Amino acid sequence: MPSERSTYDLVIAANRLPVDRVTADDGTVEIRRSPGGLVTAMESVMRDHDGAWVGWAGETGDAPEPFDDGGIHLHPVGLSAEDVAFYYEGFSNDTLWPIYHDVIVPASFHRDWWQAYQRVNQRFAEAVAALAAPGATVWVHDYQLQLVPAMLRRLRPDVRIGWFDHIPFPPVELFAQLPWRSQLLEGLLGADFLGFQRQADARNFVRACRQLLQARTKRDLVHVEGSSRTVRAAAIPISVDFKGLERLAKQPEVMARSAQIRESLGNPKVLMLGVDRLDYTKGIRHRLKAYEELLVEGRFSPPDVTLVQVATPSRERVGAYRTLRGEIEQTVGRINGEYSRIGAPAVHYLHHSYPREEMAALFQAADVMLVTPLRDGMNLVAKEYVTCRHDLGGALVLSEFTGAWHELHQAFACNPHDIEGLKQAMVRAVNTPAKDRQRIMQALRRRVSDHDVQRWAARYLAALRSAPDRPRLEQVA
Ligand code: ADQ
Repeated sequence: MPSERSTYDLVIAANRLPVDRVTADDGTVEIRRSPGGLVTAMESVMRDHDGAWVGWAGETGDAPEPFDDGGIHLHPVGLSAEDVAFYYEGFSNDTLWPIYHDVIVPASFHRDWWQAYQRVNQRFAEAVAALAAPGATVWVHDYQLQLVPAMLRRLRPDVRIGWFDHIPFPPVELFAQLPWRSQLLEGLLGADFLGFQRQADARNFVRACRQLLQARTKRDLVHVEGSSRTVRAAAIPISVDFKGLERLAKQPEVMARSAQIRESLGNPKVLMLGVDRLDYTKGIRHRLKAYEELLVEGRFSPPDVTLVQVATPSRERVGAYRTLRGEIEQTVGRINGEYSRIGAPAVHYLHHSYPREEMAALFQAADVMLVTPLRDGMNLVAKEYVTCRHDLGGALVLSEFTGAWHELHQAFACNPHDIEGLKQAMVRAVNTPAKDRQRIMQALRRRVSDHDVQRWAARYLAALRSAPDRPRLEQVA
């Protein structure tokens, strides 16, 4: 049942709604939690606010009617098959995503993708404008919706607009490749406050405004030319629901399941784990290469050591993702062909999406968690892993190219491009005495528990409220 309300004091806009409505062949409708880090983080925040969430419901065609789920008013935006191909798979994931992640694969530039990006951003802005109460707070999310702040400001100058970047913001040398770089910056400058994962991301944005728009800037402030407005850009790193997830991980059933997982893997001395969306940014190939070399050199050998790699297929209609999947499957096949024994595979490769309980059990079962992205805005998996290790067991191998590394310095750091270095970090994680590992885990857990997702949201909303230059309602009436 949709709620009776028609406008809201807090409106979230994100590409996806937190749940997908999936219509089966027999016409029955199923509500399914949609994948990814943004939803994981924002879901727990929205439960504490009476707000609305604007986003795509996961199926092409006309938007389904608004509906409520778990106390959140969900307002679907419709995307046609062409919108999905051009705005989402094209411009968002094949133009912006590679540019914002160090061009690990080349970016594609197509003018009709850009047209679709503008069109869909306008649709989101209009949906938000219709739902926001006078003077409401609007929180726009991520790289798919960078034009929404300015579009919304034109429609509703009375609302407070924030945007949060879940992925890195690239150095100006890379950002400058985008044919539509000025329009993207101007789109973002429609906001009152822009939040980033790392200080370096916020600095990259301010520098891009200075160099590409000739904007006047001072520290974390950008003056918007031709207006009296000033926009603040600062780092507010995202986190996890520490208390909620820890509580889940402490449930006896979850702990029993964790023991059962180890048992079914033949109780290896060392269980290594990787959990990623199947994305070239996540460094899965580098991780497998390091692991394979350790097997070749006889420093690791199954069944004493085994690797579980959970890789959720993602964006499968984008060429680079299909290629990556093929490469990874080939590598896993080669490693298993060479090093598995009957009943003891060297790599367990899993494509499934798991409920939170199963993820928590997996984290608890793993002696070494491998988080080795080539570039990652934050990486919530690293924070979820330490949250679940209330037993102080386990070790986290963490790439320096994740936002998480800037907060979790005590982890076993690695540069995934340096395969020798990555191998050493994996071996160190295994060989460090348990007492030292526990000390490290305690420090990591303290950081995440002090900086959880609730604190992130509170800090974000406070920064948005106190951002400079709040337009007054009476001025715009
Ligand atoms: P993602 O790139 O999706 O997020 P990440 O931060 O690791 O990456 O979040 C993935 C989420 O999905 C985690 O909560 C994880 O537990 C969950 N998950 C992964 N595989 C799963 C599976 N098989 N079954 C169930 N759950 C699974 C983007 C950015 C990140 C940033 C987040 C949040 O790319 O850098 O940390 O947004 O801002």
